[in-house]
Amino acid sequence: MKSLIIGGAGFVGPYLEEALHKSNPGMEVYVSKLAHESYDHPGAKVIDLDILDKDMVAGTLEKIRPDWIFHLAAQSSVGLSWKNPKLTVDININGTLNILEALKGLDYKPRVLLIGSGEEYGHIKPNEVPINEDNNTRPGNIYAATKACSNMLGKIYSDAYDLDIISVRAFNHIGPNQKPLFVVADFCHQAVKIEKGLQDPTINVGNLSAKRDFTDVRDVVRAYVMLMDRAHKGQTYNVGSGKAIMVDEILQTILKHAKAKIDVNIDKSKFRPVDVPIIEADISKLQKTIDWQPEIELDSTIQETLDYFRKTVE
Ligand code: A2R
Repeated sequence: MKSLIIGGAGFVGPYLEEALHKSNPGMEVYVSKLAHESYDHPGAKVIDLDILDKDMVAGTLEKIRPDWIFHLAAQSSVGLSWKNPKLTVDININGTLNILEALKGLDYKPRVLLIGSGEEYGHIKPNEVPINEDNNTRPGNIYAATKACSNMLGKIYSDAYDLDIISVRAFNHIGPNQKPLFVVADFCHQAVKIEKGLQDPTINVGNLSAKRDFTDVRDVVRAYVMLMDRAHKGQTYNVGSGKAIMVDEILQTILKHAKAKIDVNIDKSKFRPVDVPIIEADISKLQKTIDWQPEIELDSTIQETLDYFRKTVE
């Protein structure tokens, strides 16, 4: 059996590769990356693939003929999506479309997982929390809009062409190796720079009152793999912890584990043009489908993320 992880050289890909080997020993795992990226895991077969190149996408799928395809490739940062909306639309919508078109042209039907985001729900009303998959999506930022569109395209292609496509809306996932573009990694990165005397002893933060649903990336990829076995074609599943916590609580945990005294500066430039006050997943559909619950405590993920930066920041 073969799996292909498209866009596997980012944060999630290596964890997903590991989860696949663990749950399916003997599975061949192909990981695609962009030409400028590197991917050094000996267990993977590494190929270059830019999803904006339609012919390359079709050729790759025809050549490898994977049974399972995980589509991780994305412009994955909300912050960057405000700064570069066109790039975000190109990669997240047109890139997904290239994959869907390539699937249509195949003479067999691999199972495909499209990775969307809890951000797709956008402006969630108080009576809609925790949010379930049947709720309207009202994206509040450009990244979220592209992921909502990709989800809709997946559903349309699944229904119209009888393709075996499933989708997830992944809520915030965190862990060692995440880029400091994301809130937990950003705070941990700053805390370590302060520990090492590379930043003034003040951590710059944005909106601390936002509540988000955080899950360790290793729990998230375990759910992805289980869904490939058990999910129903054409369906979308929330993947999250089911419990939102305030960003301020994350900050306090980081400050508690930091090995330096740190002041906090609220930096208005870190506020999003539009921010959503609370995003919390209803994971009952997921848990009816797979026997899954998050296992790694937030405190331990934060400590590992701090340790990761302690090893890598110079
Ligand atoms: O932007 P880069 O240079 O970091 O590369 C990202 C890559 N990527 C692409 N791959 C193929 N063709 C493209 N045109 C293209 N543009 C970007 O996809 C990166 O290596 C990978 C996505 O990894 P991350 O940005 O680290 O996302 P992460 O955290 O692994 O999330 C995986 C999925 C994404 O769809 C997120 O939007 C979702 O989970 O939350």
